[in-house]
Amino acid sequence: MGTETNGEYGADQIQILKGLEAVRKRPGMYIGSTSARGLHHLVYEIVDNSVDEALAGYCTEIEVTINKGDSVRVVDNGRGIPVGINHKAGKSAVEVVFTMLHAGGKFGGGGYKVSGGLHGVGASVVNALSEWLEVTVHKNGKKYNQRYERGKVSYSLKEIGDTKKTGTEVEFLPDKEIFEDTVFDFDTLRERLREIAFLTKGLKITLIDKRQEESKIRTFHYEGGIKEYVEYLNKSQNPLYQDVIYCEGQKKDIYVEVAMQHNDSYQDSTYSFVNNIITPEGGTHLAGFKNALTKTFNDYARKNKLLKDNEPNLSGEDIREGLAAIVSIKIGEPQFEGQTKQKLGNSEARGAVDSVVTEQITYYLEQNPATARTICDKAILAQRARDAARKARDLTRRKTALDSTALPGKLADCSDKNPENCEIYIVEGDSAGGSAKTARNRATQAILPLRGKILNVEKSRLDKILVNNEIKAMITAFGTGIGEDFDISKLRYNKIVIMTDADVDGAHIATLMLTFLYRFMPELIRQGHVYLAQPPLFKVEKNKIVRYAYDDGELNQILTEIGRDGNNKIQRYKGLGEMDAQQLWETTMDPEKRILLRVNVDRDSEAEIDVVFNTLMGDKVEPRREFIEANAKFVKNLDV
Ligand code: TSJ
Repeated sequence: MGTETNGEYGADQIQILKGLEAVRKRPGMYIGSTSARGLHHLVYEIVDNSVDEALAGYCTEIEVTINKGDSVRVVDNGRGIPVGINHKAGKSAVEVVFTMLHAGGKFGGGGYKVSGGLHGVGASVVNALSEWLEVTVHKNGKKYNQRYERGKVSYSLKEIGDTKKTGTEVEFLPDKEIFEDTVFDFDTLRERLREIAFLTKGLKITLIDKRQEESKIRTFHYEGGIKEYVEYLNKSQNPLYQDVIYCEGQKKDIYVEVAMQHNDSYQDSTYSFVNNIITPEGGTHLAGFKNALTKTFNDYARKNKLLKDNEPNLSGEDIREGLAAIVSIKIGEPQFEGQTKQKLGNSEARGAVDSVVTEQITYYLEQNPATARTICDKAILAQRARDAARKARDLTRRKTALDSTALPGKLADCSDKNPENCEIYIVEGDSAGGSAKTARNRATQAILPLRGKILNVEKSRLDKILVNNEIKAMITAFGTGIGEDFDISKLRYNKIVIMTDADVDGAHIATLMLTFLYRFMPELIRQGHVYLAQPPLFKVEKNKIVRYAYDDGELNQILTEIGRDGNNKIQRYKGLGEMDAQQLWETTMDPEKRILLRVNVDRDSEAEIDVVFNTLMGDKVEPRREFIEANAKFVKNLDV
């Protein structure tokens, strides 16, 4: 099989090589970046093909293996990529898939192509960016195999034996000439593969890591699909009723699935997906869902006199208070809009989701009056709280408008009025706050001391949150407002630095503050304005020379350098309060010397971060203990 002899290229082949050469010249254009993100993208790109086969109804299992040396192998039990000659291209269909740009899987046949955003650029891009790639197809009782090196055919597709199975197997080694780092992260792959499994009910996905002595194996298989996704989102929450409400339907060429369940928290945790890819900015599908929900619940509440004629409608936010929901659609040709091309634009998706959800939720509420009542009661409470919150907020707004000294009394502001140059330290405790005020650079560094533990916003409703003094102080100091009023252009400081003791209590307070920021001003974190200060753990003094260590390893290193003898004075700092102003400045606040950790979130992982926050901050002990034992994600999201 095959039309060329090795080493000689015809005109078509030269065209193809040019195509793949373009991918190697500008990899970022095809996979977004050559950082860790782009590297992992290669795996998703290959796996997407198997998921398509599953959506078409022919594949039930996918296995992904990270091998020693960080090559990756993906195997499915689908029909196998067609092996016959594609007459137009004059080569096997397999070779077309791996050498022609944008030729992924267009052989006809039903189902949806999972291709939105950056995904769906195809197997040829992975091939072009791999040192080598091998494909083996099981089909028609035969095994076929082909190999490529940096996109170039090593040998044409050949028969290599008999088989009883069908399916496709692809193994590749990402090119070290292209990627900054070619080491795969197990947790990153695990999270994405779990997400795909939730979104594709019945599909079993196994991830195997063979890089250590002992292999790690995870299997994801959810017969309930997104219903189980919602159960997962609610695992650290208290659901308000037993069912996960589920709607499914097809309108023209759009397949719609929605799963939802309320819990007793106050957050809206609704996540939307298009062709298995999260849409952090939502779009028409999400708008259709919200509209249907608002309309359906208001109709129900009126009809059943839960809302009186003289009372205003429940708002969408009221109905979504404490909601965990997944909205997932599959659509043939998704159009993405907005600056980041992450917002679904297809107008027909709005109507499709709206009509599926309206029909099926209306029916569900009629069949389940107790649940309907529970949700309406919660929404009515939310409406009252929102009303109270609005009044409280109007009050603070008026204050700011009229009163130029409205900044919090405890704030020691900086004198520079250009936010670009300014930073604010949020400091735990009045005494550390005092040292920080003495230590700071008055021109550019503002200090806001907070007393004790701040309110846990995961457990409080907006009206209660907005009257909390520590929270009010932060909101006024930052200048941005919160929630729907949030305006980042009004931010008064370029850096917001959380400075707490380097102990368990300090970590807890930092987490409470991050929770508040993430829930009410997520854009501050997304745009990289939030930092954690890193105070040292030890002071080492020898012959009047003072050094600081930020962890045990560093302490050991210093002691090795200066010699371990009786002249060393080692002090372990139990809190910021034990440092004098000079020490605090040198170790933690001086921009020339300090270490700051920038807090960042990857928008694709926000559903996971949501679970992390409510697991850490919620009131269920068992999931929190499990999480802390398994500890991973939260710390991973804190980067320098
Ligand atoms: F694209 C790829 F090469 F990277 C790749 C494709 C990688 C992996 C791991 C799997 C696959 C793949 C492709 N799995 N299953 C398929 N199926 C087809 O390509 C296929 C098979 C039969 C028919 C048909 O109409 O008979 C159509 C298609 C698209």
